[in-house]
Amino acid sequence: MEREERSEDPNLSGMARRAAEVLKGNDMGGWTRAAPTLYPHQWSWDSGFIAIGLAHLDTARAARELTLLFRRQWRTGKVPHIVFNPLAPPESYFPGPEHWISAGVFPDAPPAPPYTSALCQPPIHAVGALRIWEVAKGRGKDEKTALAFLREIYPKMLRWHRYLLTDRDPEESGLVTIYHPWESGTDNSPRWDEALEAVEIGVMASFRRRDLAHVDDPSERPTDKDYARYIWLVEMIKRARCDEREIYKNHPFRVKDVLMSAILVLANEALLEIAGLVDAPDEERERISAWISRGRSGLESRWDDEFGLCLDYDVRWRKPLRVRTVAGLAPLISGGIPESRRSRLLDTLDSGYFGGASGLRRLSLPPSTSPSERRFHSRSYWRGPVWPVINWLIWKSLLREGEETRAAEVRREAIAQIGAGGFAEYFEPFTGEPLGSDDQSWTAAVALDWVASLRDAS
Ligand code: 9WN
Repeated sequence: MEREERSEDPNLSGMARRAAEVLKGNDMGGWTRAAPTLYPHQWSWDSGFIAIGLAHLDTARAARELTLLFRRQWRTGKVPHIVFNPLAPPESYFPGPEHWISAGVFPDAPPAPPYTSALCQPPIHAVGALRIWEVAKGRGKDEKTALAFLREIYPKMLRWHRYLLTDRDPEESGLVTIYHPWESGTDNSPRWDEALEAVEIGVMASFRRRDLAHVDDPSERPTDKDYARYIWLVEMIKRARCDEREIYKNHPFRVKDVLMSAILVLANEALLEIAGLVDAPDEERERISAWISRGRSGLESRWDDEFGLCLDYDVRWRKPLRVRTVAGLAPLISGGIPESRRSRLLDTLDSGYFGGASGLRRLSLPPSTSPSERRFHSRSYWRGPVWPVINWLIWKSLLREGEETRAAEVRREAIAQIGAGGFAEYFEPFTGEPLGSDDQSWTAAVALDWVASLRDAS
């Protein structure tokens, strides 16, 4: 499919209008599919970002995005990584509901349909919920709608975070354990290669991938070998009936994910603010504050001074996963770091490993994996391409750290990238070529937030 090259100097109102059209086009009636064909269901962290975009268009609709997702929350507090669209044809996505058959197999899943997957994804939701409030504040009816929404969603978000801090971290390290690369949201990142290669695939039914039909070039997606391991891990979770204790003990892929843990700290900060707005009991606010501190110390314990980054940790094989990826910037996202740590992280960001790597199209937008890595691949998903949602997280973090000039530069380049390439899922870091899906919902959502922030500033 040919993609038209758009202007370098985007017209902001035009971009906002077009972004709103993308979200509308992907609106399935109260929830938003992640992309028109490649991802026909509701994805968890996508919805968190989508709510941020929708907040600028329609308060009630933005709130509904998260309300519907949280309706599928599990008894454990887990928010599933996918809520399957009952109307999507079975051949549209693999592994779909018929593969997961969650309600039939998993005692903790909510009644179905809609069915859900048994995994989860980074907990950006409270950040989305707070953004809905921030945008609606001072706007009469919208403010009321937002406050009513916060009251309803707050206890659910508290349970969600508690799940991540207990079932996914029984040793109270402050770091979330993931059981599948899909849980990280950065599926085929080389962060997971070593841990994934150690997974031995047993006997399972054959399967047919559906994702390759939606991209021009198969190298933009994970390899067949990766995919077989992904499906084997799903199989193992199904065989354990998603029993948290059993999985925590025996699952062949158990990794402390620093990016997910940092997003949880960011989300806990948002939740603490929400707790104040809904007059939550002091005891709950104290608990959330303690979670924030625990998360920050956990990240500190995974700091690698040689890399100037935070590293994921393989719980099964008890070793850090030494790969330079954007996930290593986790302490910038979790915040609360001393000046020395902040400047070291910014140096890493500017170094030849990221922004200073030769030939990059846009220096402020870091490739998902450092081009210095042996397994870097400029077109393959999380192995190199630039992702707008990661740019959004970096922009937000820089702002919080008082790095206004840098933050503005990230926003300027991120907007220019979308202006030139459209609302693509991800971008080639040396050429800026749009890759993956077109009209990706969360790309449109973060673009809306950037445009709104520019308007607010002027
Ligand atoms: C598996 C929907 C999701 C994102 C993830 C991204 C990709 C799915 C896939 O798409 O993952 O969950 O099939 O590749 O890696 O971050 O949430 O946009």
